[in-house]
Amino acid sequence: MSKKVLAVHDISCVGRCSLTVALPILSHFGLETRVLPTALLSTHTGGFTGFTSLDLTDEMKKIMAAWQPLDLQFDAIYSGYMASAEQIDVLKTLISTYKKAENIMIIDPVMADNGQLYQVFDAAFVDKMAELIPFADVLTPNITEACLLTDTAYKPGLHNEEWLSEIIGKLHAKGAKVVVLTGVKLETGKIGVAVSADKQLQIYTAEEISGTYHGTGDIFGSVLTAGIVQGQKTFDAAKTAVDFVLAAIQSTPEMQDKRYGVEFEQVLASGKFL
Ligand code: PXL
Repeated sequence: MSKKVLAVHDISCVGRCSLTVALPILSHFGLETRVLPTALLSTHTGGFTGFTSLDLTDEMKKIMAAWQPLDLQFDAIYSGYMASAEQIDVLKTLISTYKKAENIMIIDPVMADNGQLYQVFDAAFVDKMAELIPFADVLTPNITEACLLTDTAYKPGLHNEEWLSEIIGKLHAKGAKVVVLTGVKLETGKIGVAVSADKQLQIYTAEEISGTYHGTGDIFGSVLTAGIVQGQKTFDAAKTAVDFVLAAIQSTPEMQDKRYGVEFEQVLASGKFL
């Protein structure tokens, strides 16, 4: 029987992120993907103006009420973009209903990148997102999000292990069991992840291709989730996810408008990661 993941993200109609990335990737790796959409946007918010955004908080509550008699179970819950602070309370209710000792809660605190909050969020939202940390079996912030969640000044450029350990230590202190920190750069020309589990820090980097590529955090999180649900060690799943993201960027013509995301579907079609 296929394992089941509940993906709690927005639908950005155009722009290859959140559910339009999580659904195909999780299915590709043989997982049944059930969805709880958080918002419906015309495009994602990165680099677009005049986008529409419908907050689905009320609908989420109705959907959860309608699910109640069905006795649903999930092998993992994978959450990402939350559209409002109130919605984070709805996610907590969902967790109290569906999180069990034997399933996995993967939380991507989507809200910022490259040292900046996304245009739709503010400091109060950051505090609200931090309330989710204790519920994370696996927390997957990028460097910017990790800084915001731990009141650490963002540092552009290269990182060192001591600084990474400090931030990761703060996230553990706030209750995250495993931390998968993305966007880690220890040397020029390489980028990857730091995975902290069982008091051990492991780092994996691959070739960095310069530029800002939208949706790569969601591609990373989806491949990571698939690996973890299939029983891989978190570090092994994270290494695969880094390699997958690099392959997706390499599949994308250099001239393409980066707001429309990377051609991860070429990577899926190649079958190279199965
Ligand atoms: O990829 C993260 C993401 C998800 N959802 C929405 C976004 C973004 C990043 O900008 O705007 C709506």
